[in-house]
Amino acid sequence: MQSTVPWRREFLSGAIAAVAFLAIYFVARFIWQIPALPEAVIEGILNFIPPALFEAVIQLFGSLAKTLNFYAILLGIVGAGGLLGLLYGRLLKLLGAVENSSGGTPTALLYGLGYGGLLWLIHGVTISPFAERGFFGLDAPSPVIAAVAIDIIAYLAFGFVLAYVRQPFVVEMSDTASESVLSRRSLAPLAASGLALGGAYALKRSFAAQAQAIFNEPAKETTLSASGESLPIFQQGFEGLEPLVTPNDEFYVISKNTIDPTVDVNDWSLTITGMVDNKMVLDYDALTAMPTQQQYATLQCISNAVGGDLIGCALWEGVPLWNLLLQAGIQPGVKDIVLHAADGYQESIPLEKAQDPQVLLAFRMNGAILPNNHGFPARLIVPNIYGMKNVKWLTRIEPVDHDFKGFWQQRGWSDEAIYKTMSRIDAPRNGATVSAKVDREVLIGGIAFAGNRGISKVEVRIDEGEWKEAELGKVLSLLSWVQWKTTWEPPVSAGYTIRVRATDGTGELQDETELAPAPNGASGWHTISSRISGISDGQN
Ligand SMILES: Nc1nc2c(c(=O)[nH]1)N[C@H]1C(S)=C(S)[C@@H](COP(=O)(O)O)O[C@H]1N2
Ligand SMILES: [Mo]
Repeated sequence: MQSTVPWRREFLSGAIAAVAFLAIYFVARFIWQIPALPEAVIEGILNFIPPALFEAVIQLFGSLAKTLNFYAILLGIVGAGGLLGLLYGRLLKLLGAVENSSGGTPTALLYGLGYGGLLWLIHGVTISPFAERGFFGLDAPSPVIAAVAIDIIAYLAFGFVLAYVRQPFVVEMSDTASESVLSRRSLAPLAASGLALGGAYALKRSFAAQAQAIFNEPAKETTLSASGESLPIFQQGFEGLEPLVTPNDEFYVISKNTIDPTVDVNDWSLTITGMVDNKMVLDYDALTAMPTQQQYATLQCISNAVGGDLIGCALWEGVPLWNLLLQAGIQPGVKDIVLHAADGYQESIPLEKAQDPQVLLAFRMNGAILPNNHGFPARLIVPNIYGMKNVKWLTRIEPVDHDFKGFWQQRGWSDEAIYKTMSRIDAPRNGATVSAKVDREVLIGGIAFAGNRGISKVEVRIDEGEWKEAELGKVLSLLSWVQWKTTWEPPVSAGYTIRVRATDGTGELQDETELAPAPNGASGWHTISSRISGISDGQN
């Protein structure tokens, strides 16, 4: 008795099996922090995308791009599962396999497991190396055994669920009987997968909530550093503009990860290995007990476009990197200090940079414990170098004797990554209509930043008029941005363009050349258009 399973059922069984497959990865993800295959696949795809295209996508979708990408991959895997379901039927036919009518027979399930095993073997030499996990996952991060085991379990589960859901679809059964069998058989694994996904989600939520409760006590208005001096956190700036200090929950967030790591502080330690005289291992208590330093510093992503908002300023507190490296004892011949992170991210800074006493291993941000998305428990803050070198979720520091190429350098971005001089107009908003007040004065203002060079001048120009110098606000530190503002009396209600340019502390004018962020950071003068209304001609 030959079984004839309609192709729709074959496809559906495959899709259901794929959901179970994904559920296994996500349970492993949230319980043991083992990166799920879909995330690794996304990273694999990222390797093939040229920086310019990557950046164009980011510009288009913003941080949504990552989320969209993630769901597209999930959908793709479920679809691929459906196709594999069809293929399974073909293979059974080729083998002349007979599916039994008694349901749930060991033979049918064994076929399914065999199919899962076969798929795992193929995965091991295709998807796995593509996703940078090596053949059969042997180069996977985290405990390799766990990663390989999860792969095997996921593929076997796929085959098992597929065989379980699709059989028995035999001709001898009446249509209604097989219909009810199908619904019973497909509902159980579907419900189980749903439960697993729901469970994974709940786990993630509760982890996040726990981490929030334990680590992120609210920012106090002032914070004491070990040296005894205290810096106020939320400093007063110009009104109506971007705040002088960016609150933690408004600070931009960028990472390569689809799902960021959640580090358990009890298991965490920071190791200093490589070319050092004394290998050091510091746990959280040991690190935070060391004398700390506080500094305001602005952080900007190298993929920030002219006028973009991937920039913020915070008060960071932590241990100077150089103090630790001195204790560890740097050996002669060291060129780069490599920083390893819990998400597999790696970056480096040159030794000379590491000697800068303002390079911090920061564990507090605006007086609060470093939030998870900003790199809890500890991150690097490097003056004058774009965000990508400010490694989050630090785990290991390793001096090496060569020029190390980090995560983004391998993908074509700048290695030096020195901040270019930038300035941005925040008021008026681009495209906004502003009704001029009675006194006709319109506020024009924003921020300017030039790394550790500082800003000496900001100028504004309306249409093709004269450049006019703006008033600069208070500077919180040599590493922080500056607010600027000026007022303007528009002569008539009309549309205007407003342009800004800054001069850095060395007297160098901001580059006017319009360049996209990749590979060295954007340049060009931010220009907006605004419509002024409410001015009656000929005055009152
Ligand atoms: N471990 C790790 N650190 C990382 C990244 C990352 O993906 N992983 N992204 C970098 C990039 S590109 C930027 S711009 C900054 C952003 O820091 P923020 O999210 O705190 O603003 O973190 C950097 N540090
Ligand atoms: Mo970045």
